[in-house]
Amino acid sequence: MEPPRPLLYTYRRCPYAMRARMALLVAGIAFDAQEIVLRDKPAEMLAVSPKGTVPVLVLSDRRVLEQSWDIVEWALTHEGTGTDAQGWWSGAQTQENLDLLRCNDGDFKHHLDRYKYPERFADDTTSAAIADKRAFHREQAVSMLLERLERCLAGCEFLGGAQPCAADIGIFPFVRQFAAVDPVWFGTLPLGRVQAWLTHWLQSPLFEACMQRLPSNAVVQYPGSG
Ligand SMILES: N[C@@H](CCC(=O)N[C@@H](CS)C(=O)NCC(=O)O)C(=O)O
Repeated sequence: MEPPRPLLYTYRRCPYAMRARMALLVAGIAFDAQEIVLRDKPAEMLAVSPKGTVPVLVLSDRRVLEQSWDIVEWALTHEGTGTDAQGWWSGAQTQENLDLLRCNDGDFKHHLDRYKYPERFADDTTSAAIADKRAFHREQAVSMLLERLERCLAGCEFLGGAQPCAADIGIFPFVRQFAAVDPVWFGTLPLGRVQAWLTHWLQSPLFEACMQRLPSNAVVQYPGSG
């Protein structure tokens, strides 16, 4: 009898879950997926991962990976595939890319959340104060990550160089969220390489496959037919 397929608890719009889904797809790993409802998380998921965030990957041997980056590593290294032939994982291991990822998941995410939802983090909820807060956090986000990305992408198409790597798929879902807050303003930024890089990924078959819609609270094979 075949061992059960790995099961990914996921949420379509979550940027952490996107990087996990893309890594599993890149690696060609057949897995099952369950789209969760954030306000009503499945008891089976909470039983194996009480912290309650997605993505969570339950492996065939019942081991549980409950951080997106652990899932990416598992998928792209020999544990998941037996090889890193395309260099997706090794390409992300440069000091620069590791720093970018740390910044993305840390300070950039902090400012992104406050840029998207300034009212949730404000003591002063007057519209002037909210506008100031939004402007502050988006400037911080630009200078701490996007300008760095622009420099890193000078002379190469991807953060992996000529080939994409895990840092590309680990970071662009967050830049996508940033751009989507005010796409017109984002388009005016002097960050042509970041804009082209983001457009590339948004139009990629990999992203399309990762964004397929799943029924909520049902285990389905991934990638599915639709
Ligand atoms: N450090 C975690 C962060 C995952 C995370 O924060 N996911 C969000 C969705 S984007 C979540 O599940 N939040 C729980 C909730 O909103 O209840 C990882 O890398 O997997």
